[in-house]
Amino acid sequence: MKKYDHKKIENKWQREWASKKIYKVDDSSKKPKFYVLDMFPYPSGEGLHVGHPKGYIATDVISRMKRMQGYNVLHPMGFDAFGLPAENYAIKTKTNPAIAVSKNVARYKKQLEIIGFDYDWSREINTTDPKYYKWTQWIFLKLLERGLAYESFEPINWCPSCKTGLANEDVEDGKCERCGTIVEKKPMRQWVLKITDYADRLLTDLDKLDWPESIKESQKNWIGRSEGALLDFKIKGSSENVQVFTTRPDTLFGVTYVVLAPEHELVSKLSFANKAEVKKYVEEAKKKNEIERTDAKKDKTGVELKGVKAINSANGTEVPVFVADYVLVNYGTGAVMAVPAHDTRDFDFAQKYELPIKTVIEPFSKTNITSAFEGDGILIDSGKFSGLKSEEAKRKITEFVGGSWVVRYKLKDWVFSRQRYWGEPFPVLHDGKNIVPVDISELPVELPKVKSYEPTGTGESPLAAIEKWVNVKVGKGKDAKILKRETNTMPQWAGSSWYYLRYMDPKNNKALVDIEKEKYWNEVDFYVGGAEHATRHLIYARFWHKFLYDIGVVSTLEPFKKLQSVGLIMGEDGRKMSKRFGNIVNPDDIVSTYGADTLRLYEMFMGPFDQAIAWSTNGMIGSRRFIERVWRLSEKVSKNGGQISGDTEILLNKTIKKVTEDITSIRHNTAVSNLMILSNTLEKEPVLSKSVFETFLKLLAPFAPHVTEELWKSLGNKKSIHVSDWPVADESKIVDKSVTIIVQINGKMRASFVSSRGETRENLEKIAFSLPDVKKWIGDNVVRKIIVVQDRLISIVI
Ligand code: ANZ
Repeated sequence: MKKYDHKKIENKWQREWASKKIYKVDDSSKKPKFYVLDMFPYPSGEGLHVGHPKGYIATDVISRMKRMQGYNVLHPMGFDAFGLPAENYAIKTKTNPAIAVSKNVARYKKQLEIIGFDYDWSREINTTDPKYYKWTQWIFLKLLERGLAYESFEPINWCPSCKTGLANEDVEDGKCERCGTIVEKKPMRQWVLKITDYADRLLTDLDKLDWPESIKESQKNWIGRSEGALLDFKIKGSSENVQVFTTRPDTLFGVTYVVLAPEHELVSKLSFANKAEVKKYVEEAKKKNEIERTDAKKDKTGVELKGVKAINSANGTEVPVFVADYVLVNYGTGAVMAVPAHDTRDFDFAQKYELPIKTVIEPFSKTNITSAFEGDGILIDSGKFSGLKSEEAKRKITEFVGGSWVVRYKLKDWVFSRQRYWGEPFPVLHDGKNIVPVDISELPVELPKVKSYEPTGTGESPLAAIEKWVNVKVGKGKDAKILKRETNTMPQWAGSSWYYLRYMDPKNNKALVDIEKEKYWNEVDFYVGGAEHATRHLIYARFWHKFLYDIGVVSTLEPFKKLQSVGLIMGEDGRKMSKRFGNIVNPDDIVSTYGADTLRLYEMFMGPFDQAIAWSTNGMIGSRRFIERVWRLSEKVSKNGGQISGDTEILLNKTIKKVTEDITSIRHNTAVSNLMILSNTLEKEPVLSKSVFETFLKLLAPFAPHVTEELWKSLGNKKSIHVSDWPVADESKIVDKSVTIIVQINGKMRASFVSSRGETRENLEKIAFSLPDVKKWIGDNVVRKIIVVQDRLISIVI
């Protein structure tokens, strides 16, 4: 027997699979389709560490099994190469991003190739390819045409380190998601997409999805739907009104003050005595970020607008008006009616500023008066509404004061422009007053090559300095005009919001995706990636998909039917893998020393797929040993038949069933452990039947595609194992051959014995009456009746 030499085997089969094109995907196949997808990587300069391919290996296992089961499988790969990560890397290493990206892509591809994935590389996409981003720009033009893209001048999140505006989704705990710098608010011109128009659909359609509950929950919270009332408070002695948004109009009789956000327009409109004090407070508040302002544990601050009174139209009472930074300008109406008895934030504030606290909801259960009672209950001290339940009173009080019932969302429109070089140019021109969309026939608007691509920090992108590109002459002769190109670029998330569609038809230059091909591939059946995308990529892609549905480009309401999140692989020291900690394990080294099959098998065997697990070199070596044992097992295979024992046959069929089910639901670790148990049993057989060993190899093939191919071919098979048929369990063989029979005497269990399934009544009785325990319990008694339940029970009545 030859020695197991992974180097020889893996390289050989990878070349063979590529040259025979066994993974080529056919769009006109009559087979049922299966589309399994990974979140595509952005090729940063560091290359892959062993954590990155974990998800890719898992989908590769699924893809290979599905192909063997007779599906036409689409399992593509590409690169998400625009955006800050690639650009920051380029700036750091002083290389043009375009050059850096193509180098990094080549490096990533090499790293992926040696792991032995079944990608059809002829479908590779790259979001920075003008042939690709032509369609990203096309989608933008369609959004613009439908009024879903607009320019805005509102203050937005600004990262002073990345020197660009950011979307809310790019801000985590008040910090830039990319670099961790505290985000500032900066007013500037920007492009915004009206994702809020889709808020309701994005919310309700979550129910259709087979996604982890935790991810659905974060999307629900991100969208943040609230129903409530808009109520007006007149300002005494003025024509002004303060409109508030409240989810609790039933507490209106308990309002003891009104609060405006520091940025609320009325703060500068109203006249009051302490202008200077208020101005100072407002300036301070603007410096704080949203997290600091809304932190429930933080001390609440505010300033009264001296002399200003708001009138509660429910009962005519006059209440003071404050500015306080716990009220946010961009939610609801930017103003609240404060009910300290029933809202904790208001309660804290009222205590601090010694404002009255008036109870208007009688709790069902007794509560502590040292805190607000926030639940629903029975109204008290509320005029003619006293005695009503909260739910009923909400609408009635709203109606009584002439308010309106509305729905509000936490979700904000998507800030879609970046003041950076490395992104898709917007296909629009400015004529000084208006927006002039570039004609679709002129797409793509290519990103010009530049010398200086560093961000300017002025709020202008580096593109603004390239006059030759910026100024566009349109019209002829007297009518000729110089228009200016938009110089902002699209954000990192643009290209990834629709890429899964392009794999269906990657070379089409007439359409984003051909209608028939889209209908065939339909939605992504299984999508695997990091949970950190829950409220970014996964929300943006759903939004674009729904828009593309509305304009007839796609035929499904949702892009990703089933989603699975992947747990991180931590360093051997239990910390996150990072250069900083020096705990990075490079897959190239593992592949070279132990083999791609070992890496694949180990990463799938490590533990439950969605959990974070530390790398263990010993564990990995264990996987290598298993492969070596499989290699030696092949020596036992008899070319001419070979017997299989009954028990082994049962185990084999059980394993087929279990492995199939486990792979289907991405429990790859238990699939592997079942294969290990089976191989232990096969090792004990004196000779191994060829067909049994082949079945075993097929089950192992998705995990260890190279070694299984080698052994499969050495058994004389001509075609690749990866296009062979997936084994199907023989259910009749799964049923255990032996059963345990219980013996009852007068209804009490007195003995049991093992017999073969289907034993005759006569024999069962014979065995039962020969058992010492049964003899003892019957003693001298007369047997009156014997009941036999086939394969289960003998009941004796004495
Ligand atoms: C009066 C009231 C009484 C409230 C009460 C709550 C309890 P959700 O559920 O998150 O939508 N609110 C409204 N706009 C706000 C803003 N811009 N900044 C901070 N808080 C704001 O919360 C809605 C509630 O949050 C509203 O209902 C309002 O306080 C407050 F016993 O109005 B409530």
